Amino acid sequence: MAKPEIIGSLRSTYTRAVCMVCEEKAIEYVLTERPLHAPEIAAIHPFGKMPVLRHGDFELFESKAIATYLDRSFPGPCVFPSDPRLAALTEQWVSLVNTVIDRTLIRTYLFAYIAPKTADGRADREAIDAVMPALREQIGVLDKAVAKSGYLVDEQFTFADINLLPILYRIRQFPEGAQTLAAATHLADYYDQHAARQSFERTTPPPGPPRRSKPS
Ligand SMILES: N[C@@H](CCC(=O)N[C@@H](CS)C(=O)NCC(=O)O)C(=O)O
Repeated sequence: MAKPEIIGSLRSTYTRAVCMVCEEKAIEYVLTERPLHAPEIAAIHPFGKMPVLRHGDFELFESKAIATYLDRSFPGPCVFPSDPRLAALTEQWVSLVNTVIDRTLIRTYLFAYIAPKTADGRADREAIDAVMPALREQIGVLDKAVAKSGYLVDEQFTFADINLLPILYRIRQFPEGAQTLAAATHLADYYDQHAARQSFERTTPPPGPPRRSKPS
C-alpha cells in the first residue's frame, strides 16, 4: 500500500497536528505542502480546508478523523487511549480546543496579526485588545488542566496534547500570547516539556502565515 499522503501546510496548526501523529507513530508519510484552498485540497474537503489525507484509494478530511484513522491503521504508540474514560477525556479536550480555544487564540488573536482586516494591513490593535480577556481566561483553564500531571489526559501524551501544542506555538510568536503563556507557569512548563519531542521539532513550520492559493 502507498504511504499516507497528507495534503496541507505545516503552517496550519491542524495540518501540523496530523503530521505529529505520523511522527509519534513513526509512520512513513508524505507531506504535500500546499497553500490554503489548493485544488488538491478542495477536491477532497467540501469547504477546502486543510489538512486532507489520501491513502491508496481512500480520501479523508477533518484533522481529528485523519488522526483517528492513522492511529487505528498503523502500529506504534496509540494517541487515542482505548480506556473509555481516557478516550472520552481526549475527545473532550479536542472538542473544547477546536470549538472554543482555536477560535480565540488562532482565528481571533493570531489572525489580528497575520491576516488583519485593517485598511493599512497593520496588526488590528482593537481586535487584539478586545480578545485579551478571553485569551487570558482560556489560557488559565489550560494551565489548571495540566497542573497535576503535565498532560491534558491522565499521564499520557495523547491527541489532546498534539492538537493543542501547535496552537501554543503560534501564540508564543506574538507579544501578548508569549507573555500570557509565560505567566501561566504550569502551561509554560507543559509547553517546554512537549516542545522538545521529536514529533514537534520535526514538524516546525517555516516562518510566515499560511499562503493562499492564487485564484485560477
Ligand atoms: N475542522 C477542520 C479545520 C481545518 C482548518 O480550519 N484549516 C484551516 C487552516 S489551519 C484552513 O484550511 N482554513 C481555510 C479556510 O478556512 O478558508 C479540521 O479539523 O481539519
